[in-house]
Amino acid sequence: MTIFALSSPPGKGGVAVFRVSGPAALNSYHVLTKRKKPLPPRKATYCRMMHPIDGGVIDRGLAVYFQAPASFTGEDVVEYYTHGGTAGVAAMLSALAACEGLRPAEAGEFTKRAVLNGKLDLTEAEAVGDMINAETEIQHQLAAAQYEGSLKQLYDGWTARLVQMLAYQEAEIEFPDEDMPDGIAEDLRPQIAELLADMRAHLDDARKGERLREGLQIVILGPPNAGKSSLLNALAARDVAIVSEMAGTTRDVIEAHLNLGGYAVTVTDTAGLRGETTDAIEKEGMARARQRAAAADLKVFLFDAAEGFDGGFFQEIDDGTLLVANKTDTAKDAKIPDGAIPLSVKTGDGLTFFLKRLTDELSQRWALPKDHAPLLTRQRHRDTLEESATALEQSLAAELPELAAEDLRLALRALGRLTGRVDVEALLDVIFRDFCIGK
Ligand SMILES: Nc1nc2c(ncn2[C@@H]2O[C@H](COP(=O)(O)OP(=O)(O)OP(=O)(O)O)[C@@H](O)[C@H]2O)c(=O)[nH]1
Ligand SMILES: [Mg+2]
Repeated sequence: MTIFALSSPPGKGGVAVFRVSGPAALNSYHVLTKRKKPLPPRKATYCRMMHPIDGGVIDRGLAVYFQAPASFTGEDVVEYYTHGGTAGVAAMLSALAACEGLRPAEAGEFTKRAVLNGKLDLTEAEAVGDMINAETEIQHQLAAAQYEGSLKQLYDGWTARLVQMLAYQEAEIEFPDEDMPDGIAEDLRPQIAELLADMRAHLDDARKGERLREGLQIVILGPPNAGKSSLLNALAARDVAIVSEMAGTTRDVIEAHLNLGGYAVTVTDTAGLRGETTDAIEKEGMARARQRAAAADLKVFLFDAAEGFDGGFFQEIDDGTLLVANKTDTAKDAKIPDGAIPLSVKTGDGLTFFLKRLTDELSQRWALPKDHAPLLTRQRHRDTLEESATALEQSLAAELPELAAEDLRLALRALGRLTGRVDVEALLDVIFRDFCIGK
């Protein structure tokens, strides 16, 4: 079936782009334009589009033909460019629906077809979604690297190594009397161990890619009334949280999603922490604050410069916590503890410096790898790789060659699910063919 969709965002815009993919794509051009001449591939052709039912003119625009397999989906694709008005877009969609063999695409269906036709592997398809959803520079860089095939290349390389190992292992089992070098399966162990180490190193990344993709958690903590909610509002440049001179104003956790220096972050304001309270709601608020603190990627501890704070009292503070002495406008002579950043949210003094420290901290702790080593970006990657690695471990521990082979097979299948590309049996056939002498 041929599918079509508006590929540009809905609403008013300079240009609207419609994508049609499938065997009837080219025919839609002849139907909409009433032209008989073939549409040349890879050239923009200026044309008038008319509704197939009443012949009414919809618009004048461009049609471009991408001949299979040289298209995004690997199928015949025709794209139309028209003016981006609401009614015009609706008319164009209705015209396409009236073309024989065409139906509206489901969400993600073009990318799905690209995967099924081998144009993209699963990690690249995921990257298409990430490219569309990226809101910050770092998210975009991560998505772009993945779309360029960084993960695909890594996993394809591992797959090739595994297929080779499995072929040797199976050959040893199937053709024990064949003229093969002795102990070939024995020699596999270092190779398996090496692949396992590579996988473990890739997995042992403190979830960097996942966190950068999903957004880092910055949690603002501190005693009541220190100005935590005021700071969140200043960072978000809007009134997200209620600010008042009453200690204990904030009870729940309040979040704002921001772009800080190219990083997607969620900044969380929390209830003020103090020792004793009989107020059940405040107690719950503090419990939630501590929970968030424990899961934070970066903690900002804010205190009143005039009051200082007792470091021993707050277990939430660790070496990586940014200490901020707020309200310096009212505490001109206060001694600010070493390493604390002076700030007045009220006057804005020190805000630029604080922001710089914050973004420096992010880019130091969460820099993309300099060697462009690919980062896994999803729990799905982690789960399947863990499965693959565990199977490799089992293979190393297996006593019988048959069991070792079965574990290698499991490891290979898991990798196959990761990229969505490996047909294990087919790959093995290929290897077996030029491998097993005379059989
Ligand atoms: N003078 C001065 N007052 C400030 C400053 N920052 C915040 N305040 C005031 O301090 C009071 C408390 O501010 P909030 O932002 O509500 O403090 P909080 O830490 O969120 O307090 P809780 O939610 O109760 O824990 C408000 O009256 C603010 O206007 C500052 O830099 N200087
Ligand atoms: Mg507050």
